[in-house]
Amino acid sequence: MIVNILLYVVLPIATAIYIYFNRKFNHFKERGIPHFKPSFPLGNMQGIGTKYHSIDIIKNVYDEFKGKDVIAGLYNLNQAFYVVTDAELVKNILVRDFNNFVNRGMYVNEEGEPLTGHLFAVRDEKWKFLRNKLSPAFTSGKMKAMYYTISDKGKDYVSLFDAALEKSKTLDIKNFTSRYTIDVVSSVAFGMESNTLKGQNDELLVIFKELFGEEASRNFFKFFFMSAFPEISKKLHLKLFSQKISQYFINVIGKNIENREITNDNRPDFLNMLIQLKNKGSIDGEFSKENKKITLNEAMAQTFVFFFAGADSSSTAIAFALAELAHNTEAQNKLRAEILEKTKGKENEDINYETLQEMTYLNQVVNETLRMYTINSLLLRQANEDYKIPNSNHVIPKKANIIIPMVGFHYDDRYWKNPEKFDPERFTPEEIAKRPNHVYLPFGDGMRNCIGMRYGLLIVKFAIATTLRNYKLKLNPKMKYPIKLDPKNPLLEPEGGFHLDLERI
Ligand code: HEM
Ligand SMILES: *[C@@H]1O[C@H](CO)[C@@H](O)[C@H](O)[C@H]1NC(C)=O
Ligand SMILES: CC(=O)N[C@H]1CO[C@H](CO)[C@@H](O)[C@@H]1O
Repeated sequence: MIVNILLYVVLPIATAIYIYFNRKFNHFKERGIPHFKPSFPLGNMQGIGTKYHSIDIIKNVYDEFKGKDVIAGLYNLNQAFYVVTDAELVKNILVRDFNNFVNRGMYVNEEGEPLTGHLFAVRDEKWKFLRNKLSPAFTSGKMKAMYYTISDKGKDYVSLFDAALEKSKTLDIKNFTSRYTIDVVSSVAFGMESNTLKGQNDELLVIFKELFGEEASRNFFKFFFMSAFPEISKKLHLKLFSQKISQYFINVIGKNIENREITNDNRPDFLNMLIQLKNKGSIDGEFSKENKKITLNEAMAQTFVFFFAGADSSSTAIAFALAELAHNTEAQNKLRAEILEKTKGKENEDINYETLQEMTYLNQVVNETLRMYTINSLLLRQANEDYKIPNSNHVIPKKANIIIPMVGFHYDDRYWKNPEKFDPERFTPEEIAKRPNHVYLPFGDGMRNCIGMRYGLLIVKFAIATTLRNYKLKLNPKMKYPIKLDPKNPLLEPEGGFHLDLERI
């Protein structure tokens, strides 16, 4: 019996899968595109999540093929990804020929799962519609109007440090930076004072951990599967986000939208701008070509993506910056001197919006942090039509997935001397002028770049400046340097976490 099952069922299925995979594994060979030999079933992803971080794998492809060809192949399971290894081609895909590369090839199922209909994932006309509607919410005027939340939550951030320091001088810094960014972003995006810095709202912290913590690694594979097989996923009624997450956002956001409409609360934040787009198709005081409104579901999906794309990315950037400054005393002292100088004599010696813009060394520190710790380590695009690569014989076929491996470019020793070293001096205007464009893109580029860049930078800069003005930082011996990323976490997290010693100034 068992032998029969083996012969008649298991073997044919296994053989079919094997043949299916191996046929796909010929994709790059047939096209003469350089690549590492794949193996069944993970393709080129052996060791991911155990020995290697996805960043190691991407960097390895980039380093091997850069300078030899403008594009290389990578098999993620049996899916073929085109990895760009040339700065000129980066520019062509992101900017010059953008119209052929509008999409990221991510999973969207607006009917079955409304939260997936957000700006990061939506395609073609839908993306253009939403991006046009949302762009006016991110102008510098709007950023300035929303600054009060950033500085207001900064007081809770410092109080929490002070309270924690009474018990121990060694702190897990990411816990604090996450609570700070969660409080800021949930206030401006959902209109909710989550007060996680004051020890409230465990529910939101649980959600945050499910989205970005250890559980995220399981979701990572689900995410790949659903992006690779969207039709099957829809038929199987698979959901990208758990019921808990969907319900949470739909309930909270729905309720807060209702509240705002009843109370006529007109704070200048993202939630109110989304309500204006829902009710009249444009943001107050902003010009709009057409007044088509967005739906309630669309509004909810966008508040969700502001949280999803904004909270963890900025918290991670702050934590890595503080860790590097803790190790590099010279840079830390120089930055602190700048912060003290620029705030001296200002009202309450506050770090206000204008003062932040004047801190040029702070800019350099943030630039260098995002070079070394590129939160979105790669940019994704999908070809709408066959694309003949300029000055090359290769063609990127229609529907092919493209990876722009920013981590590769950010550590390329042709552009950065001693790339493993943290050195903000790389970002003086003179040094920037020496490098080609498009080898440094922490926020992407072209029409589909990060819409929240200015806002993210404000949060990150404010938190770094506030921390340095109040505390001296040192690495605790529990934290190894140079920082090694934890391969088990698909996001950026040092092995063993962040551990800094803080001393009140
Ligand atoms: C330090 C913080 C941040 C970093 C490093 C970052 C980085 C990025 C990157 C690399 C992309 C992809 C760009 C591309 O493909 O060319 C992106 C897209 C995006 N980001 Fe950010 N981001 C940050 C903060 C934020 C914040 C605070 C928000 C929202 C308030 C936000 C919202 C988005 C959205 C909605 C997209 C998709 C844009 C589109 O497809 O049109 N990000 N971000
Ligand atoms: C920070 O630590 C507290 C206490 O251990 C925990 O309850 C909370 O969930 C943590 N927050 C984050 C964002 O990790
Ligand atoms: C080279 C480069 O991209 N520099 C960036 C450093 O950061 C500031 C904002 O903080 C950007 O405006 C610069 O473009």
